[in-house]
Amino acid sequence: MKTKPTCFTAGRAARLRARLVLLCALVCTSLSMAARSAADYTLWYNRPAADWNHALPIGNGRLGAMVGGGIVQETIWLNEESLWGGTKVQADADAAAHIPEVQRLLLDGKPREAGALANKHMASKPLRIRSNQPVGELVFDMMHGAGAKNYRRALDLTTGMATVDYEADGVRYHREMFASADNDVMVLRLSASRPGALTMRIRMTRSQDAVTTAVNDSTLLMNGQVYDLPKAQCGPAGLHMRFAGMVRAGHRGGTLKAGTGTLYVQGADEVTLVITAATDYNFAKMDTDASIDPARRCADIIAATATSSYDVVKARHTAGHSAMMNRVTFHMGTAPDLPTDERLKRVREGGDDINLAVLYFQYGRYLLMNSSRKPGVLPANLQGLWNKDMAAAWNADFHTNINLQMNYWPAEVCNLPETADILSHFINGLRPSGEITASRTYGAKGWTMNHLTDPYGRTAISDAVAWGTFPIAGPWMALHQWEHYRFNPDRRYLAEEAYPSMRSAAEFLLTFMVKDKNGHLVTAPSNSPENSYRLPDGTTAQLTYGATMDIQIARELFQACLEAGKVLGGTADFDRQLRRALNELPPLRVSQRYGTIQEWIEDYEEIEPGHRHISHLFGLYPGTTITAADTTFFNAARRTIERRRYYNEVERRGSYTGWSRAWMINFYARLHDGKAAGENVRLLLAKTTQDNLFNVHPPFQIDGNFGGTAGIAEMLLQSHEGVLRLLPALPPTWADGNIDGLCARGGITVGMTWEKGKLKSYRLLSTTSQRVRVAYGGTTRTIRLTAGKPYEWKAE
Ligand code: FUC
Repeated sequence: MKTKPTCFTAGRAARLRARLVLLCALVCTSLSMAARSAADYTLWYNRPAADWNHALPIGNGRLGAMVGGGIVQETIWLNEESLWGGTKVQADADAAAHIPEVQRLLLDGKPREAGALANKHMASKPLRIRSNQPVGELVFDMMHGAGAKNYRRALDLTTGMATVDYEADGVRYHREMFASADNDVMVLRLSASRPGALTMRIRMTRSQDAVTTAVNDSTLLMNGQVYDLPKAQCGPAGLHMRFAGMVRAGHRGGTLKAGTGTLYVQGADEVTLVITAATDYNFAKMDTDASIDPARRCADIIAATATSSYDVVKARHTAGHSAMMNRVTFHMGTAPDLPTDERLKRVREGGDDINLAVLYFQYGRYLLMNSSRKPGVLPANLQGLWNKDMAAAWNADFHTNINLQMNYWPAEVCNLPETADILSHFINGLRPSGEITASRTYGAKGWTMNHLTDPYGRTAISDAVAWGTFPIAGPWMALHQWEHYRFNPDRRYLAEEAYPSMRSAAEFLLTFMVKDKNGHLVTAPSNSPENSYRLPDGTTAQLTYGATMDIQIARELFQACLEAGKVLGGTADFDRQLRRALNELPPLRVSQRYGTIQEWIEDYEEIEPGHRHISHLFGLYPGTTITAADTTFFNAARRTIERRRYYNEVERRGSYTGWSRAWMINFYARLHDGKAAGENVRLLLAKTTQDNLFNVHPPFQIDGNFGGTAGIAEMLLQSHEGVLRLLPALPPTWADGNIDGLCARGGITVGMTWEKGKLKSYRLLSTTSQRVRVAYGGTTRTIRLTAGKPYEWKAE
């Protein structure tokens, strides 16, 4: 039988390159192997995924896939980050003229009247956005017997490789799939132990708006255009974003030919599929772009990949992926050698598996790096980039009243700064539209946004005025840029990317905030995300002024701008305004009713005491203003969490979400309560985690994964108080372990080992020479670090 080359041509130069890249990959992998055992960082199962929710994710920041591992029929769900319904619109109402009256009513204690007026004048048009959409499915049918033995599917987090292995009709079948950031493709290779055993049919399908054709005997092209149906409040209907998907097959042995929208492989030894997708989205414009031909893009990407051999593409991928993933190693003994779903089942039944927390932590890092890095341009959405639905839950959008922010909580501390770069560029991309929102909706200067956005850069109020009015979102996002600088002190980044956005967000606040009856500077209108309160006359309201979260964010942003001004110089006038404003902000208060941190400007009665949002603890986490230095607020913060939990878990008067639980972990870490933090990690796994370790709201929402990952890091290392706190919240059950590669503010990388719950050694590596204070247990020491020179400490 004549053997055709695979879809990768392997010329002499390519072979040489392959050897070099392979060598490099081998060196990297063996180095990292020294510090890990593969089983610790692998999700594996002994049966195929029952559905999408059990499948395993791969991604390269732009393209994503969920691998089901079906035996006779395999389904691989495909995503491209920018594929969305809807169009670009500046939806803001011309509300500015009405803002003073809305503010007056709020400040006069008439939120219902204010709400009615706001509803009349502030609602954007359109009010709602449309959904993120999947590309479709790659489906293939294997022509072998249905009964399979020795089945195993796995995802190795260190290599980013999803594998499926089984035996059918006495033949061993192997599939491996990865998403290459270098080549911007996903690659799937099938092989079998018996020559000529691979006979299969390959299709690319989508339930709507696309047609797949075979462009030649080895290539399928899906051409599509989103058709937005008329939908109340969702903007124009019609044909909008164009997209394409492409799969090109190569084979060794046997034959390959195309039928209608289908490829047929007959008797091959090995089959390789190269998959990509593209849309006509242009990030620079935050809009679709008629000059982009998505099918052409796919063809170009696949043609570029075809110049390299499979081994080269795989080795390059493995080297790049592992280098990023293995920056942080984490171990607490050896993981049980059991399928992941069985381990999870034990935890659901009340058992503990501290190594599942390790796997969950590394999985969070894996998911963030694979949904938020180049070649991608968009940040991780509510589902990272893995979405199977044409109308996804909450449109799989970017929610900015907790969710998008939570997605990036692990970015810095878990050593994935590239992911925060993506977020920072996105924030800056929102600013032009955000300036219009500031002026048109709020009559203010600077930029802001509200409680959600989409790839078209929406900043106007969305969904409903009552809870969609969230003007503090812009300042909150700008604080992420400040944190990015604090972890990676780079003056150029601060001057060019972070400070302009921070300053403009602060200008928004300075021109938007008003004085209340006590002479305090407050936000109005304002919201404590998604929560409502009871007025003294028994009525309820959502809109308010000066919600505690807003004041905490304003305080942190003003302080951050002052700090940044010190680094950059030349900001004296602005700094004076900031200092004055800081003096005029209302103080943090303890509720007289409950001894908790007061959520609103007045000590209102709560309507949903177990509410999932715990916004008034922003200052505890992710903010930095509630610390052990002030026991009044520190203790009130603890009472706040306990009250929320009591009503949530015991009285069931609240709602229970994965991300809310993840936030608890971070809170307890900041309260230095390792026992409670550990227990909440266990509960996160037991109650809101699917078999594929995706966290659920429910349904699947990735913020719980990211919040949980950040929480685990926060239990082991904190640096928000200007001191490196080592093992501040180590649970008693996490007795022995080691972690390396966590990041602290100031450009410092930290490694630690502990035994029987006690710190044994640590290692610091700083990018600059500086003095740092290191706190462990009750003692604090000052250490002088030299740039690039590790500092090591060992217990006697
Ligand atoms: C916020 C939350 C919801 C959900 C949504 C995506 O609005 O209140 O629970 O997580 O975002």
